Amino acid sequence: MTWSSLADEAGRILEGNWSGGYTTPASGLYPHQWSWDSAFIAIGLRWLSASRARTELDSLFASQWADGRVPQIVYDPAREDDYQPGAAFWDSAAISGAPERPTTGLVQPPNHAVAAWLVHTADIEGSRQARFLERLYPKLVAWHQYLTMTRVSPGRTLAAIVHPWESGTDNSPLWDDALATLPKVARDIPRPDLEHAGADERPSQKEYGTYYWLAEAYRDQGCDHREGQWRFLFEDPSFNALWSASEHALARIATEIGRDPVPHHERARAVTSALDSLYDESLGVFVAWDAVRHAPVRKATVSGLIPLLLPGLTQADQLIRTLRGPTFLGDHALLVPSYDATAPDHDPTQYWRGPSWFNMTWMVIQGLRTHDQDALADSLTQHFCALALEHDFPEYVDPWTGAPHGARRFSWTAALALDLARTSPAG
Ligand code: 2M8
Repeated sequence: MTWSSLADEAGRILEGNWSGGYTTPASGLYPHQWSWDSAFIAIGLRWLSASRARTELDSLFASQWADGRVPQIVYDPAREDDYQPGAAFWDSAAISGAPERPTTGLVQPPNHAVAAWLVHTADIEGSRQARFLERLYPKLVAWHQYLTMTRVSPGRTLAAIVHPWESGTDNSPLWDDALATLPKVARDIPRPDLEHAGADERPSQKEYGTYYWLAEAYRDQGCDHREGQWRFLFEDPSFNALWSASEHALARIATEIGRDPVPHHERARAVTSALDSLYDESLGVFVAWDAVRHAPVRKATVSGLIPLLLPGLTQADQLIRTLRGPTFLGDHALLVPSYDATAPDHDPTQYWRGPSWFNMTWMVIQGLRTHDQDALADSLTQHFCALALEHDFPEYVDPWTGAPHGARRFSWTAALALDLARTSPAG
C-alpha cells in the first residue's frame, strides 16, 4: 500500500458517492444523507475540497428541525423506493417544526461540531471568507440545546437515545434485553437493503419488526418521547462521549468567532464527569445505562471505549488496558471489534455484534493519540488503511481475518482512510 494510492482511491469513492450537495454513505444500500456519516465524511472530504466539506455540513444543517434536532436521515425523494423506512413512513411534513425536505424524526450521535472544527482547520482562510463557523455555530448550539432540553431526563446529565438507530450501532447486543420486551409490527416489512447486502450481514426481520414498532410509536406521538411512558431509553457512552467532544470543539469555534467558550467548557466537563456513572470497573469499559429499568447493561462494546476521545478522562489507562486485552484487540485483532471477543454470542460477521467498523476504530485512534499512545495508534492506522484499500473500502470487516462485509466503496471508510493518510505521522 502507498499513502498516495490510498488517497487517490478514497477520493474517487467520495466523488462517486457525491450527490451534488452531500455524500451518500453508499450509493446502493444507503441512498440518502445520514447525519453522523456526513460529519465523518466531511472530516475526510476536507483534504479533497474544503469547500465541499463545508457544503456537506451546511446541507445537513439546512434540514435541522425548529427544535434544534439534526435528523438521522435527510431523504432524497428521487430514491424513495430504495431504502426503508422511507420518507412516506415518517411523513415529516405533517409534524410541526420539521424542515422542508423530508427527514426521519430520530437523531444520530452528535459528532458534528468536531467535524465543523476539523473542516475549518483544513482551510482557515477559505472558512473565514465563507463565514462558515459564524453560520454553523448557532445551529450547532441549537442542536446541543435540543439534547439538553429534550434528551436529558430530570436529575440526569447525560443524553438518552430513544431508538437503537440513534446509537449508530443499531443492533448492538446492548439493546437486546430491552428490545425483547417490545412488540413487533405484524405486517411484512419491505427490505430493499437485502438487495445490497446478505441477510446474514444485516439486522434480522425480527429485529426490524421491533425497530418499526418503536419508530411508529415515536412518529405517532409527534416525534417526542416525553409523551407517556417511553419504553426504550438509554444513555449510550459513545453518544455522550461525542457530545462532550463536540462541546470541546464548540468552545474552540466560539473562541475563533469571538463568542464565549466558557459554557461549552462547562458542559464538556459536566458530561465527561457524568460519564463516570457509566464506567464498569470489572469490565474495564463504559457501559450503557437503561433509563427505563434504571440499571446498567453490563456488556463490553466498542461504544464503551469511545470516551477515550476525551482529554483528562480519569479512566483512560484502564480503557487502554482493556482495549489491548482479550476483550478487544488481544494478540491478533487487526481493527477494534464492535463487541466483546470473549462473549459467547460474539459474531465476527454480524452487523454491530462483533465485526470492526472503520469509524469506531478511527475514533479509538484519535483517543489513543489524545492519551499519548502513538505506537498503538500507528499500528491500527496501518491495518485500517491496508484493509480499506485491499477490500474496496468496505462498510465493516472481520476483526481477525480482515474479510470484508456489508457495502463496498463505503463513504466514511474512504473519508476516514483519507484523513488518516493525511494526518498520521507516517502518511
Ligand atoms: C446503519 O444504520 C442504518 C439506519 O440508520 C441501517 O442499518 O439501515 C448504521 O451503521 C449507522 O451507524 C449508519 O449511520 C447508517 C448509514 O451508514 O447505516
